[in-house]
Amino acid sequence: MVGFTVYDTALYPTVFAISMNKEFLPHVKVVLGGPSMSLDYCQTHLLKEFKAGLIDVAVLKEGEITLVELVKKWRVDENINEVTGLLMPKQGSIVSTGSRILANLNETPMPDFSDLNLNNYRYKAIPTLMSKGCVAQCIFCSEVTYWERFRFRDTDLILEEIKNHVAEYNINHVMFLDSLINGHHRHLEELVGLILDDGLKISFNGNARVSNRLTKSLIEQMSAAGCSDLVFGLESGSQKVSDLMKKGIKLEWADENFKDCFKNNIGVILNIIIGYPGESEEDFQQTLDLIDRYKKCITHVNVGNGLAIYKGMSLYPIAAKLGVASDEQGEVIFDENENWSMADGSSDINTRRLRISRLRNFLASKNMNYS
Ligand code: B12
Ligand code: SF4
Repeated sequence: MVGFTVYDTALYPTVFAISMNKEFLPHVKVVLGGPSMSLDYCQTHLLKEFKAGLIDVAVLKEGEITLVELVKKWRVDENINEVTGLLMPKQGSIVSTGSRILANLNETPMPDFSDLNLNNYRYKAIPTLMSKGCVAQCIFCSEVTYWERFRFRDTDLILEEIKNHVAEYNINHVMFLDSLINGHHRHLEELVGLILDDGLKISFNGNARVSNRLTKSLIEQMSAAGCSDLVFGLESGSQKVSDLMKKGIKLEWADENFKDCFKNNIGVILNIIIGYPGESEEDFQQTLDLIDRYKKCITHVNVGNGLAIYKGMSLYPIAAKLGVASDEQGEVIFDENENWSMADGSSDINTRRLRISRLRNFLASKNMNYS
């Protein structure tokens, strides 16, 4: 069996790899998983591959339990229809056996990295998770629909896992892969407290949400515990655009968070989304102004490729309301390259590309790091 994680941006190379797999290793079963997996997505983008037998099954949402059950059934040639959490081909279509998420994250076993030669990597680092899901409901974000709800692990288990990795693999850095590490500020504070009490000498980084609960004192403690940088999904320097995205933040919170990080030697990495429906030239300029204001604090900017719209995301059903060119049924009108535009002509792929390159030029002119 071979498994593929499917990201929207890597759909075509993944499909290519899957076809190669079936061509050269036809007896090897192909299982898909990852944040793009949903019935809608597979029916829209992968129906042909399912029908052609290139994909045996896709696992919906968290794969830990489903994959084990699936493999157990396959080993003894049993029917897999009873395994919850699968998508599989049936009579020219795709059927679902329902989906499930991990109800109790504390039950996940200790990850085993013993097959990984860490000497092949630049950093002695290992990823882990404190939580799954997000407390926010940003309308463009697939995490809202994918992870269903915010859940977190007990802090003593997280500490135990990190200590295990330090002892087993001699790592000195931990990457938290959570959608955000400050979904629950007391939980984060508790973990940071445990790391400090333990005297563990590691550094760590993770994604974070701009918040008035990410206080100066919490940032100080995080720094003392080894926090090296935080990736903030700021997306825009315009409060209007941020509100349209339903980010649920106030830009003045960013002011405090960024300055406190800077004072405590925590790098601030920004994720930016260019060309959200409703972003005017003035809003775009506000993003440039914000970056300029905090250039001392910002260590890197992830410019991204502009907002992509696709079926299945929370934004899709309200795209027309946001002014995106749509037909009478509310279906977004895409060009041949799946690009969308505003109905009033105020923005299209060229406007977005131009703004992206202006942002890049702006960052270069300020000697800032970006990608
Ligand atoms: C760490 C991370 C990165 C890292 C490393 C990525 C990598 N290649 O490993 C970096 C910073 C490099 C990165 C880059 C990008 N990322 Co990123 N990233 C993440 C993040 C924060 C964590 C991913 C992770 O490892 N989670 C931990 C593991 C345990 O969870 P998981 O991968 O989801 O896997 C679980 C299930 O999905 C499922 N599963 C997953 N794969 C499989 C496979 C099989 C066979 C099975 C059975 C089950 C299964 O079971 C797993 C256990 O429960 C997620 C957000 C998030 N909170 O998940 C975004 C996320 C995955 N990234 C995203 C994107 C868009 C990107 C970029 C395209 C951004 C860009 N425009 O450049 C690039 C492309 C990366 C690439 N080409 O690989 C999106 C993907 C959206 C989508 N639906 O495709 C996410 C979901 C964030 C978001 N909401 O926008 N990313
Ligand atoms: S805060 Fe980040 S992870 Fe959470 S919903 Fe918004 S964009 Fe997604």
